[in-house]
Amino acid sequence: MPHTAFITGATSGFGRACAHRFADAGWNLVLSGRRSDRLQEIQDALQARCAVHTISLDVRDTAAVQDAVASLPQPFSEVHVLVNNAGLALGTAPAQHSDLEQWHRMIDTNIKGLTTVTHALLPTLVARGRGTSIINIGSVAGHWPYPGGNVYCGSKAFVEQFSLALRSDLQGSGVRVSCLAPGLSESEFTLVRTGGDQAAYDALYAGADPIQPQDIADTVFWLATLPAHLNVNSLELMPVSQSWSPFTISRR
Ligand code: NDP
Ligand code: 8X3
Repeated sequence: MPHTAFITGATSGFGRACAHRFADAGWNLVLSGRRSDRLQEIQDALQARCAVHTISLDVRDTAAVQDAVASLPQPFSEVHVLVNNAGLALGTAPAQHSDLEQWHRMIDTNIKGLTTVTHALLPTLVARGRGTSIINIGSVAGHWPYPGGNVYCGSKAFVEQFSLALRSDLQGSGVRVSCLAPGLSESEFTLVRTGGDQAAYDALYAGADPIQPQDIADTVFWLATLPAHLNVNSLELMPVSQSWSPFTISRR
């Protein structure tokens, strides 16, 4: 019987590319996101290749997440891989000029939402055991601070450390946990972050040869299909065009 992957944030970017990658390999798919029209489009595109169950779901809604997981029909209830991908950045303003509501939305989505989905699926992953995986999408923002990153950076640092701590708790269960931390990647992420600023999107990616969602999907699929005795704890991925800047020093 094909394995099942549960992917959050499957309506766009990395999550949608992951759905296509797992579908190519014939996996059963549980695909979630808030935009039900997008979910329908993806289901229509994939259903010739694999079985698809879609859930219109906001990961910030704890009761809805728990209900969606508890009511997964067969064969989708036997989840082998959770791809915790739903997330967002909002704004690029320095902390002292930022919007508290945006901070709270990032925390509620990137931290609380991710932990809620994980908590709901842990029992079934532990029941399957060896060969199953949780793949959390972190970010270089969780490793390296940058101006205007503030709460987004903090939320992704949480994802990194939560992933490592989960590994400790899951010792002996056979369940793997990986945190994949991409750098500059081309997706709607930048439109969401800038409130739909297409010029900012174009300027960010121009000439940078950024990571593409397909690159992330191939990496996630590789992580999910490694031999069952191997665990990649943390994997940072950047485009070749991206690296670090020197420390900044303000002088009197
Ligand atoms: P996109 O904006 O293209 O995709 C984000 C996905 O998250 C969408 O499917 C969206 O679905 C979903 N989502 C957002 N909020 C919620 C919510 N409250 N409930 C359920 N789903 C939600 O961005 P990416 O594909 O680039 O981002 C995917 C992940 O990768 C994010 O966690 C992001 O932080 C991370 N990342 C992105 C990088 C980049 O440069 N693009 C680099 C490193 C990490 P919907 O709107 O339908 O709910
Ligand atoms: C997205 C990458 O550098 O915009 O997580 O924070 S970055």
